[in-house]
Amino acid sequence: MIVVAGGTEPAFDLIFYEHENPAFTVNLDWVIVEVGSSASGPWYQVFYWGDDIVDANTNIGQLGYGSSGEPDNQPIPFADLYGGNSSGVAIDLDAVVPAGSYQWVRITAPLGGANDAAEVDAVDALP
Ligand SMILES: [Ca+2]
Ligand SMILES: [Ca+2]
Ligand SMILES: [Ca+2]
Ligand SMILES: [Ca+2]
Repeated sequence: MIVVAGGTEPAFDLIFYEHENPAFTVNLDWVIVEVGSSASGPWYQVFYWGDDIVDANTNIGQLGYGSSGEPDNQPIPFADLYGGNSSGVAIDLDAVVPAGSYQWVRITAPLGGANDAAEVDAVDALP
């Protein structure tokens, strides 16, 4: 569970791990990640790769990924992902959701692009 207290707390809270392929690289699929405080929501979008809007609350957005569009299957090296050596997109919740306790994650694969499925290895909440 991730507690958002309100106010600014820019440390990352949630890691979305994509599938490693090829080695030490992900080809980031179009994906929407939302969090909710119950199984029925309400849902708050915390990351959307594919809407061509930079996700400034994420490690890749802060590196500039998305500033010239968000293509399906975007190659990203592990060096630019969580910890500099993983397949993880790190997400700060405080910047984009209201105060509350969030223990549910909803992942959606938007239609279009290459029409291959979103690849998810794991989702991890940081302490
Ligand atoms: Ca945070
Ligand atoms: Ca992929
Ligand atoms: Ca894809
Ligand atoms: Ca986006």
